[in-house]
Amino acid sequence: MDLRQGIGLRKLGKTADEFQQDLLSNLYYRRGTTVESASARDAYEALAQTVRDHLAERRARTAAAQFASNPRWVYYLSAEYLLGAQLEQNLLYSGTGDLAAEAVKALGFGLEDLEDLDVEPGLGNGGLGRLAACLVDSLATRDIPAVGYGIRYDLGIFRQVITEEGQAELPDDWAFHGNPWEFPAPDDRQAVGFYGHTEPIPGSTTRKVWVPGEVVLGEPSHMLVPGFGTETVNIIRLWSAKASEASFDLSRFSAGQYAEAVQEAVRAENISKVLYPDDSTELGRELRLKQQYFLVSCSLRDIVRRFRLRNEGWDTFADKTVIQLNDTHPTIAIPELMRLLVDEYEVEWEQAWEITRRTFAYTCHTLLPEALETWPVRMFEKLLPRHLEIIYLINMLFLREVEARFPGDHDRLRRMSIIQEDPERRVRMAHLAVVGTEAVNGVAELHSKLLRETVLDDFAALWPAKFQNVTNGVSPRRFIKIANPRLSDLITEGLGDDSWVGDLERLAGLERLADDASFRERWQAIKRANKVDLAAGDPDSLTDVMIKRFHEYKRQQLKLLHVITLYQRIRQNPAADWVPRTVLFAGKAAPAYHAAKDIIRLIATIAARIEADPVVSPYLKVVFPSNYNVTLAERIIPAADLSEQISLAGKEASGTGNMKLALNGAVTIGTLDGANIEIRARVGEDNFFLFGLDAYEAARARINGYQPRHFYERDEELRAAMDTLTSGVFGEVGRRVADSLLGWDEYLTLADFRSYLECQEQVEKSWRDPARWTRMSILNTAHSGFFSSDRTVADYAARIWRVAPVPVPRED
Ligand code: CR1
Repeated sequence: MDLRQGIGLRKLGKTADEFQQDLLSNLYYRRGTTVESASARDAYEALAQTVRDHLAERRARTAAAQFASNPRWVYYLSAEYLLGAQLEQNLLYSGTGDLAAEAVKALGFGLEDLEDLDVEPGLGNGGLGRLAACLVDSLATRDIPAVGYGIRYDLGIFRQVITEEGQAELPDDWAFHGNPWEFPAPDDRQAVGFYGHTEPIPGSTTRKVWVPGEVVLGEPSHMLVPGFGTETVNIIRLWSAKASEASFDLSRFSAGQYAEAVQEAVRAENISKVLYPDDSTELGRELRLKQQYFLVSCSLRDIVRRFRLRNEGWDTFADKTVIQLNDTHPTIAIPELMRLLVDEYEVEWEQAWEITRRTFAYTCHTLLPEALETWPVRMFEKLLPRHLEIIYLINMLFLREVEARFPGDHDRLRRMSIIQEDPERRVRMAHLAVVGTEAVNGVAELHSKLLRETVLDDFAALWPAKFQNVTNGVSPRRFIKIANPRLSDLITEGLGDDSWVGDLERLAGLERLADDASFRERWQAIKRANKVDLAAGDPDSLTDVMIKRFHEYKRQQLKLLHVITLYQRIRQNPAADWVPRTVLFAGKAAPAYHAAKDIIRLIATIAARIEADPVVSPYLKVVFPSNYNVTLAERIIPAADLSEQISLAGKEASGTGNMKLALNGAVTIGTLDGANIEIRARVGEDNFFLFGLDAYEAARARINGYQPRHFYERDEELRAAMDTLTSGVFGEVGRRVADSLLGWDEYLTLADFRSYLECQEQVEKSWRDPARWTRMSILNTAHSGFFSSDRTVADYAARIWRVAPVPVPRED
């Protein structure tokens, strides 16, 4: 027997009977139980393993085909992945959904009950982490050889509980019951150094020896990432920190000093203990820098190990490797690759730099200056002394290049330096990321433009060709096919087949059905049924959703001023013909971000007040389901009528929730910010509610001495809403929110208030005409095809990575 062909050893069940046999065998031999005594968890685990086996078989063929083609590999480095629940996705991608439903029924369980046990790994905060998950999905779907690298945090993003006091945070021990989707790979563990000192190497000016003061092990496990409608199954490899055996102090343990005995081990393993629940601001904590280097060091060693399997020379490394940096979090990879090449593999500095630059690409995800990471030089010096030396050398050579292009322009040198001098010396990670990469991209047209014009303008002047745009996208599988089965079935019927799931631009074929009254009625009935399932409020009311992280720039406070105004209008004139609305907020605030938590608390207070008011509550309801995550998003999005995308223009890099909602037929009310602009351009001005200042007007308003009081004084309704807050009827928290808006209003909430309210009146006018509204809804879906992450990945592949698909042969 040729063992290399051995992947067909055991044929996996393709019929209902065979699938059931496989399930039973997993129940007996892997769970060690029987049909009679199997719990729901036993059934879930056995099912997960059975489904996983189907993918594992494809994985084996993928690995063989990819290795044989010796391609340029895409390595995606990301500190965050918000993968969402795995069971339903893997049933879909392995085509075993129907078999599974039958098989578990025979065991006495419903598939839905088992899906409830499938906990999502919350290894990310928000848009950036979910984008990483959509991109790895589409990389596999596009047959691109790729590995996603990340950290296997023991505790993911905190579990949020909403009470009258606002947000409370609980730890998220997501893998408490184990994670059946994961394969440990302890043989590929890596050692990671920290601290210590460097020593010169006689006769060399660039090479050094780094003697770390602490060594921690990184142990990988991987999860399968199947492609849709293809054979490819890629992986994401997640690292856990492990203390070395030597760190357990047996003598102390024997002496009864139990805590001291494990002290070092605990410290080491803390590195992958918890995801930092912060979305935008730098925490300045050494542990976070340690996490970043831990991810980078483990992943680069793994990448180098894989490259060296072929015994090719370093001159081919960049032809075989592209490493995408998902924001600045993994940017230490640039000096780390230099260190590996120069110090460990004795490559000359110039060649190493050439290889490094050609290997990396960087995606920036923000425009907020406070979100651009910098690290204190003294922290770097202590934790990563050799990396700091390398950064200094990179910076010196870089500034020489700038000086040659712009002689005597000292201010430019100061602005562009990788090292910030005042008020304290810090390493600017975004500058390092731009200097050390071949391509830099923003995530929506406007964002990429503003990066070139503002945050990174000096770099764009120096290297205009380096800057690109790749507009974000979302997985059509997770965010419509799985999330919205009713609508998916109707679309398939309307288009004649389901090829749109892998080729989303085909949704354009729905356009002609927007004028078909019976199709519209069915569309509308589905929206209603989805609202009934969500059970958030009256299914006949306008379901108005704002789902995203809480941040002042996103302006949940503007939505709240709208709610207060509606409340006051209804009270003043209860007999008028009001459009019933259910306003749904969901999202988390960083635990230390007090202003954002105040807004959550204020929403909870106002929701309770409205609920208790018999005059207003028939028309207005505010709901705040707790613990927004991917799973909850999949329930809310299909039920939404109106999508709130109301950030101050020029602040939201892209947004991806906006795309998911439009794809599911919600109509957007939004500013000219991020990807809203591209959504509006595609769905059409008539099918998008636009309001507010644009990015340039907003910037100008601030420069011209914006005065929130000016708007407060001139607008009676705004004044009434603000005065209610200030009066204290909604408690101290209402006062604090009002004070911040009247005092400074960083994000020009009051400036956009009137325009927003008028626009909401247009929304209501359209809503009163169901045929018109449903037409808008259908056209939103029809023209969302561009926002598939399959298109995003195709863009990266063609313009940034320059990689081609490697199809995996089917099983014979
Ligand atoms: C941006 O705020 C964007 C996602 C994905 C976020 C959001 O507008 O859609 O990235 N940035 O590109 C972020 O999370 C830490 O930065």
